[in-house]
Amino acid sequence: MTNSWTDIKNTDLVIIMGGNAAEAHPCGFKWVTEAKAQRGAKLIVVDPRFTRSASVADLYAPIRQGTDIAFLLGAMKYCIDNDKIQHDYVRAFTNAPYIVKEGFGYQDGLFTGYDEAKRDYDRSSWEYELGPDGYVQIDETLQHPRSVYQLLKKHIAAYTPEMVERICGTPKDKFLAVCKLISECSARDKVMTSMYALGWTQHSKGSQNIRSMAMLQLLLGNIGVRGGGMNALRGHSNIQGLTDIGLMSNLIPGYLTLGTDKEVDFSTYMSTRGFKPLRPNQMSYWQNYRKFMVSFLKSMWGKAATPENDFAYQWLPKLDVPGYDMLRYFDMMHQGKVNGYFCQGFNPLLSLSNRGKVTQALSKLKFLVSMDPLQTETARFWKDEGVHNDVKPESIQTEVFELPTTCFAEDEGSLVNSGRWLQWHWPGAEPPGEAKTDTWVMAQLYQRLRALYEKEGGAFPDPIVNLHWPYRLADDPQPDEMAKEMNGYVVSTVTDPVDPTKVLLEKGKQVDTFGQLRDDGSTACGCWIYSGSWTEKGNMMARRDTSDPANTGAYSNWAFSWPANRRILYNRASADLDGKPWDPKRKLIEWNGTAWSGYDVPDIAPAAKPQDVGPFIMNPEGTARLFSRGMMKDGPFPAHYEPFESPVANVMAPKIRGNPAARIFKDDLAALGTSDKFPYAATSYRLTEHFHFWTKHVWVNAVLQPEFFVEISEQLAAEKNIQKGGWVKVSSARGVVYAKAVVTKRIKPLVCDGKTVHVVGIPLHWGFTGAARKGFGPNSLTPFVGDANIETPEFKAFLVNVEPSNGPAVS
Ligand SMILES: Nc1nc2c(c(=O)[nH]1)N[C@H]1C(S)=C(S)[C@@H](COP(=O)(O)OP(=O)(O)OC[C@H]3O[C@@H](n4cnc5c(=O)[nH]c(N)nc54)[C@H](O)[C@@H]3O)O[C@H]1N2
Ligand SMILES: Nc1nc2c(c(=O)[nH]1)N[C@H]1C(S)=C(S)[C@@H](COP(=O)(O)OP(=O)(O)OC[C@H]3O[C@@H](n4cnc5c(=O)[nH]c(N)nc54)[C@H](O)[C@@H]3O)O[C@H]1N2
Ligand SMILES: [Mo]
Repeated sequence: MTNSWTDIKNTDLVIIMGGNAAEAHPCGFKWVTEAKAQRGAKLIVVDPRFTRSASVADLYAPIRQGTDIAFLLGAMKYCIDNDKIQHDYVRAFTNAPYIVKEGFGYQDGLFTGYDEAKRDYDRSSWEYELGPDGYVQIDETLQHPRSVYQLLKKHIAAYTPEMVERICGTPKDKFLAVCKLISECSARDKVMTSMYALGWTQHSKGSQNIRSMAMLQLLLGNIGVRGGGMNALRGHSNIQGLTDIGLMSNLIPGYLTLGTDKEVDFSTYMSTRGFKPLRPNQMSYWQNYRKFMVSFLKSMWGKAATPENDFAYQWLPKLDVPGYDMLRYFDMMHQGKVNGYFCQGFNPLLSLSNRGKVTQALSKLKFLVSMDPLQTETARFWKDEGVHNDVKPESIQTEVFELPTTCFAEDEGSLVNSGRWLQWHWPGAEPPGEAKTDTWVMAQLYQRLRALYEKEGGAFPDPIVNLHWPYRLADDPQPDEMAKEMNGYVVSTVTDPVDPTKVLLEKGKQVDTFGQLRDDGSTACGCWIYSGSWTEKGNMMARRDTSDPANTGAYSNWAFSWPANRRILYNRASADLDGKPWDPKRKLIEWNGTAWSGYDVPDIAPAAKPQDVGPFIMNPEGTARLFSRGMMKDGPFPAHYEPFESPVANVMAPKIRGNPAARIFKDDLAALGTSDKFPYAATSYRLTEHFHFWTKHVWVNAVLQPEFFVEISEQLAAEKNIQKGGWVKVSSARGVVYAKAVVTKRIKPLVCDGKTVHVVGIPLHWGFTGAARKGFGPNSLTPFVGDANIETPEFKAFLVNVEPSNGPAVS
């Protein structure tokens, strides 16, 4: 989130599009209720299904899944055509005035530079025109035909309300009603917030869905302000923490990136991470990258990381491909290229696409380890469960180890919420039986591996035997120790270069902020964005002070919000070019002539003059990007593409299937279905009563939602002669499931490009272990295809057929 849960109470308009917060985030949703009740905020929901969020909305608009970009580009066009954008904000705080270099273009669904064989772009034409001084050329009047603003206008011109209706199936009057409410938030004293989750991410163009809304929010001047922002509603209680501390295969903590195998030494690695400013005076904060990176390496390898060995840069693994996301990893496993696999709190048999392929892949492993408090389907993928897991155990050689772990509620530690708040928590119960914490298990493994490397040498023992391991109990590191390591500490005393008697940083002390980190090895820090969370003053994450001066929703003394305890990112943009709040009622920070101050930690250097330094300090431009240059794999502007499996052709570019730069492997392309055999548009979703595949192990939850079902419209049920509560067989190009039919008014057929499209809803939560009835899930059906930028699978839009059935054959 750019903002926080508690900030949602400050909004005038909530748009839930690409999520279902009332269902999946019922506690956080109370802040929407608060905004509605206390300030008369309006709620819009745009979803293929009339959801629990929609049931309390002021305006609901249906949309065919996978078409949000057309909707949002249409909304941008509406705002521009009706002069409903915040001009001063757009001119000063976005790259609208920047000139793009000659040679950039877009035609027939493709941007310049496309290579069909590679399914990838040469992105070199997606850049600015630079002047002789190295800075971007700009046109403050926004009239230059190659200014970002003019290029954007041209790019979105085709997305008229009629075109939006044709693509999305959203009736024109509903679309226009949504646009009208949105456009009112271009006023300086009106703000909209965007709440989204998987309805946007789980598509082959998921990142561009989100960018589209971010661009709309920028045109309205809603980023950096109270009650505004782009608010990603995160999933597992610590999925935000997972990305923060670098568990994605291409990341290291604090959103630093792993080197590639071409980056053979530290200076080559750093040469593309210099972040030279693109406008005069810009801060381009990533210029501090080296400090964060060296401090990270020091925290990993302590004394063994020295200036002479480039702080052990060579001990980090290097990437030979852009990333080892789960689609790639399971594809490799499927090719027989993986020997062993650790599933730590992960149930891929049910959670990854194309279960048939996942089963085959797991069957090719030599060993599989499941670290989990529960008996997962994945750990039992080899077990014959009849129609519910139709395998032959005798043909599977994989050895499976189950290591029982505690679950988060039995641990101490911090969880990072969607709003970037690190909140410390304490165990709620004793772990049962032989369950051990994940860190205990990992530490045991490490100790044994290290002993083996010490004894036998091995091919490359250095990173293992030199790992910095300063814990009180070597085989059981404790949460406080790891948290302090993440915060960062002083390795060797730093004195003032002018007056060496003055100690700036004292050896052994916790750092206060990442501003103190050094690139010479005198500081160590596990995750620079967490600096400030456990200082010499103690554990900031454990703070529970509910005071909130002026009732801004910041709660600055509750827990710790990264970075630097800042509650609203880009908050400098809440004030105008002179540093005065756009809306005095919504003051966050203000320039008093010499410094910035206010209710939040300023997201700018305290003494940076407002006219000098742009508010988006992480970007070399200092502004936010309506045109994202070469940073997105599939285009500097979002464009409408159909899902890979779609009931209709792409009306903008009929020859293009899916997103031309999306992740798909050759065999999986061949396993895609078409609408002549699989005519219905399916999507998958969650229910409040269950959490993924855990709570079906709990009797109470199993009673509340006992059985797998699919949700269809009354019209489809009538057409196919399907009875309410009767069995149906649902099939895709990859598999078959049996389910009870829930026939509702919540799903209605849509008309897209003159064709009736039936939507089929498939919830997520059933399998073959636990207390609930045995069932299936959507992933027996879903395609193995992922987003172009972050490879999230296309779980939310695929094709199925639905027929009445007698139910699964049970022997
Ligand atoms: N009770 C409960 N809460 C949970 C979870 C749980 O399992 N149970 N899981 C947690 C996790 S890990 C996550 S990631 C979050 C997910 O939170 P959400 O993303 O809110 O959950 P979903 O139900 O998967 O999907 C949300 C909505 O997206 C809609 N949708 C599908 N495709 C599209 C589309 O193309 N466009 C639009 N506009 N909408 C679309 C679906 O109809 C659905 O209503 O929930 C978390 N919270
Ligand atoms: N079709 C379709 N597929 C989807 C989705 C969808 O919307 N549609 N949603 C996707 C999303 S957003 C998500 S997040 C995934 C979820 O997919 P998974 O993460 O594979 O599913 P979970 O059931 O949440 O599995 C987590 C496991 O962690 C265990 N666990 C809990 N606490 C601990 C702990 O402290 N330590 C360890 N070691 N284990 C623990 C639980 O018992 C559980 O078995 O599913 C994805 N798959
Ligand atoms: Mo998730």
